[in-house]
Amino acid sequence: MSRFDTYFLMKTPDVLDYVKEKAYMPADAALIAKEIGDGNLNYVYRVVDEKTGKSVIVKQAGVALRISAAMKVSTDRNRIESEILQIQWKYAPGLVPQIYGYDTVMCACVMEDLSDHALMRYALMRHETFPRFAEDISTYMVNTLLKTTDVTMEHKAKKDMVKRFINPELCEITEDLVLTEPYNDCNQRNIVFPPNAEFVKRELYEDKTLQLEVAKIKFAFMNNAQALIHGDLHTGSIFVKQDSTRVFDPEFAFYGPMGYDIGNMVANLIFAYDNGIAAGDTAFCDWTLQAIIETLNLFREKFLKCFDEYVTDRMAKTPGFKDWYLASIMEDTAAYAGTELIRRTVGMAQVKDVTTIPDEDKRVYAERLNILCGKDYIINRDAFQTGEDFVAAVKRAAAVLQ
Ligand code: SR1
Ligand code: MG
Repeated sequence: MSRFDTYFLMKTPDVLDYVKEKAYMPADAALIAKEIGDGNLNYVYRVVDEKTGKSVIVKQAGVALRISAAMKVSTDRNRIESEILQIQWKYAPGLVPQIYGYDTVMCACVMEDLSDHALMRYALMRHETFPRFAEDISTYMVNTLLKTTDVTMEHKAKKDMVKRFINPELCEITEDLVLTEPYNDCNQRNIVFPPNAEFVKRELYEDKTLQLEVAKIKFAFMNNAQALIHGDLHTGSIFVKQDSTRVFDPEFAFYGPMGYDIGNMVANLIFAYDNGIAAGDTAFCDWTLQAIIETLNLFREKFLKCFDEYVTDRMAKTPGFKDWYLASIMEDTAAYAGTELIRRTVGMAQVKDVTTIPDEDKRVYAERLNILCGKDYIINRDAFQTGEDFVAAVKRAAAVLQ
């Protein structure tokens, strides 16, 4: 009998016992551990053996979410995350952390410690730039997305994956927080920056045309089982250093539209841009916009190449299909970049890039830019294909606000 035979939420001393009992660390290790979790959902510990310097990360799912004790979500999310990281390691080796083990009882996984990397959101808030980022993230997206679709997979195997990674509770969070509440505050948990209250009312709560388009986008999210998506691909889900990029935290993963991941990435680079504008750091802002252009254009280029190399479905080989398919993915990318821009500005889960802007007028400006650019992406989504198209919308929103 072990005390880890029944689930409980571990504290630091429990984690120290846990890694020894489960043989991730030797019995005589001199362990120290620190809770380093920064997300809204889970508890994350870094455990180091001071004798050898060896370290691991232990991530455990709690029954209640960190962001709100009232929100309860199945701890199975930790199983989904571990299994997906193992699949993604196969498709995109070196671009995700390595998983050492997953425990279905304690709902905990033990994985590679990436403490030599920085969390991308915080690094961007320090206005650091990453020359490998566009190359790495575009490879990650093409390999994890296109290679899990019906285009490249045997269809029954793909349907098995859809079944294995059905993720109703985490999807419900996205359906509510991203694709419903920002447009009506129906659960009264939006957080609107008071100087923008009138703007939000007019541009979001009273815009019926926008709401109709978001309704269509919401149903596409729920019904387009296109690829095994990460489901929460923001800059807080990425570790970076100058020569390395690692995507983690895919607990929102399920079979959904590829554009959801790509669009989230675009929006989160715009949040970094907002922070740069507020600080007057033009060189950094230029880098963020260039990163959007390169990420999307490299994605397009690698996608077309990968499609030719790995396509198995006979009808998908029909001339014209590949270009139509990519065009629809870019349209979805615009749609979900728009919903991410808007929900992180007025919804319950916001981003520090914007909320920490100290000057009130500059924060007002950043939030309005996000909302106007987001609306452009959503309403005119069929007009966004290249990286340059996406950046032009940021500049259009800025011009309106001048
Ligand atoms: C209740 S969870 C709030 C947000 O945090 C996660 O990272 C997802 O983005 C989710 O929408
Ligand atoms: Mg997360």
